[in-house]
Order: sequence, then C-alpha cells, then structure tokens
Amino acid sequence: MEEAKMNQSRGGPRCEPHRHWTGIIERYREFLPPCEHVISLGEGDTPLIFSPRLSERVGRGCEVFVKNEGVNPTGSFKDRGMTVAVSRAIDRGARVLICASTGNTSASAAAYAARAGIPCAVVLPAGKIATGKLIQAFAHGAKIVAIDGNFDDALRIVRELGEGNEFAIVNSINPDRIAGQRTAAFEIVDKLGDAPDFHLLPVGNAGNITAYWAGYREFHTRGRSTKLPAMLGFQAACAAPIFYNKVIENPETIASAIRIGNPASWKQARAALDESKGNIDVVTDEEILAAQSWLASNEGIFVEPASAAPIAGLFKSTKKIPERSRIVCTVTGHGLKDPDTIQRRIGKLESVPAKIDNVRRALGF
Ligand code: AN7
Repeated sequence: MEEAKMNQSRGGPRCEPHRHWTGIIERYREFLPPCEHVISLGEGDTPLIFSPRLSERVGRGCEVFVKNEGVNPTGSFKDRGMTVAVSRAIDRGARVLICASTGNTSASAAAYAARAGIPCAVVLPAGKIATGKLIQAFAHGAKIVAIDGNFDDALRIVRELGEGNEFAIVNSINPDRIAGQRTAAFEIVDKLGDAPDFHLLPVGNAGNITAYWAGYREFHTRGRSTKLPAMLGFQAACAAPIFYNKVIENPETIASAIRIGNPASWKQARAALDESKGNIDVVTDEEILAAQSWLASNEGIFVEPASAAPIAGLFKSTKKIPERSRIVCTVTGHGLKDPDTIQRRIGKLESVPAKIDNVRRALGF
C-alpha cells in the first residue's frame, strides 16, 4: 500500500528523467549541420529577461531585454557552438580537441571533451585568463599550455597545429561553432514572436555577432520574423581593431575575454554590421566596470566584465535609439568566472562578536 502510494506520487514510470534531453541540437536540429553522436550538457534555452530598470534608463517607451548566456552549463555562450563542434568532431573520428582561448572557449571545450571522453588541449595567453575560467579548464582535465604572447599568437599556433590531422580545432574558425551559436538568435525570435529592433553584444573574435546575424537572417528568410535587428557591437577601447579598422598589436582591457587585436571573424562581422545597418563602437574599462556593477545591483544579473560591454554601450547610445524600440542585450558570461576585480573592491571584511546587538549596530539600518 505504502509502496503503491509512493509510486503514485512519483507519477510512475512517466516521471523518468529525460535522459536524452540534449540541448540546442535536439531543439533546432533542422537548422543545424547533421550531428550523429550528440555531445550535450543541456546548453541553451537561456532566460530572456525583461529589464524594467534598463528600460526606464533608456526611456521613451523602449523595452530592454537581457539574454543571459551566463547560465549555460559552463557559464558562457560558447557552449552553444561547442556542442555542435564537438559532436561533429566525434562524428569525424577526432582524437584530440584543441583551441586557443581568452578563457571561456577553453572552459567549454574542456567540459565537452570530458563529456565526449576525449582529450582536450588549450593554448592560453599567460597571466591573462580570469581565475574561474582557468579553474574550469583544469577541473575538466584539459592539457593547458600558457604562452608568452596574447590570444592572437595563441590562435596562430593553434591554426598551424590544426593543419595536421592529430588535432580538431574547436575555435570559432570552425564553422560548426558559428552554426550552433546561431541558436541564441532563434530562441530570441521564438520568445519575442519577432526579431528585436536592436541587438547589442560584446565583440572579441567577432564569431558571436556573425552567428547572431546569420541566425536572425535565417529565421527571417523562413518567415519566422517580420524584421531584422540592427546589430550593435562593442569593443573595449584599447582592444578595438574593428572600430579602428586596424590590427591592434598589444590589445589591453580589464575585460580579458575580449582582449583581442586581430579578430578571426573580422570580415563576417563587418558584413553583419553593414548589412544590418548596425554599428561598432567602443567602451572604456571604467564604463565596463560601472555597467557591470549597475546591472548586478539594479537588475540582479551578475556578468563578467566583457559581458557588461553591451550594457555600457547601451548607456552610451541611448539617445541614438528611436522611441518604442525593442532592444536585446546579450550578456555572454557569468560574473563568477572573473572574481578578481570585485574581490579587490570588497577589501577586508572585519568581523564583529557573534551577538545580536553587535550585528544590529554593524548593519547600521
Ligand atoms: C564572455 O574564450 O574569444 O566576439 O577564447 O568570453 O565571439 O569572440 C571569448 C570571447 C564575449 C567575445 N564575451 O565573443 C575565448 C573568446 C565573453 C567571451 C566574447 C568572449 P566573440
């Protein structure tokens, strides 16, 4: 009797977990290149959050939504492209994955390689990877090589290593990565019922802006949306090759994820900006950090510095955005990945005796 009741409350066998739920490949398979062995950690389906305070700050009847990609399995948007790139690498019989990275690609590649059961090598600029991302790559068992050089040097080396057939490159120069990342635009159109008027995002290697534009175009062509957004990309002021239209030899920014001087998808990003009648602009490190704090304390969304670039960009371009626009900002990575700058602001927490009076006095309310 007891047992029967338990089974009943569990709903019997129909309550079996969905062991085969497989994230974006399962959901958008018809729009993706064929994947036979699906390597998924349940990526995608991330929240598109209406942001009342951001909307208020922009004003004039505009609506601002935040696409929070920081809640993907490894804490960044990279997982969307990685599930497709790794699944297809496995289909092709790859034995070792390799990538260059400013951090998030390596964290994602390492996790999906672990899931697939194959080794992963990551080549990183020494001393320039946010703490959380390095810890992720290590935890997932990647072989980590730090070079005395920047991301652009790392990618050059990885490209050369990938010319042989022992390594499968999973950077965004692999078209499977871009194909998977398009699904973020699909989700936005599916949620809003149409494309937004403006889409803001950070730009580093420019793979993501390329992917979003491809995704929006695809859904528009198939009649799922009536319009296309203007793509607005934001680079860090001292790492802004597309904005200045020249390679930056020594890019610098606190937003280490987008510390890139020679973007791999430069041409495609230029096309996305031009075709969408969008724009590329720069934001300073101070603006980035201010936007990061603002978003965390006003909307409850904690993002890493690079992901605050479009928020800083929105504050900067508010006046140029027509009234009643629908605006989506993609925040690309979780704030916990890069605790160092915030940690410095906390300083030392002085303790008080464990008594209610002391705590009340310390609270100061
Ligand atoms: C949080 O991990 O390039 O313009 O190697 O981690 O598509 O390069 C990361 C880039 C924005 C820029 N936000 O995207 C890497 C890497 C975050 C990022 C970008 C990155 P792209």
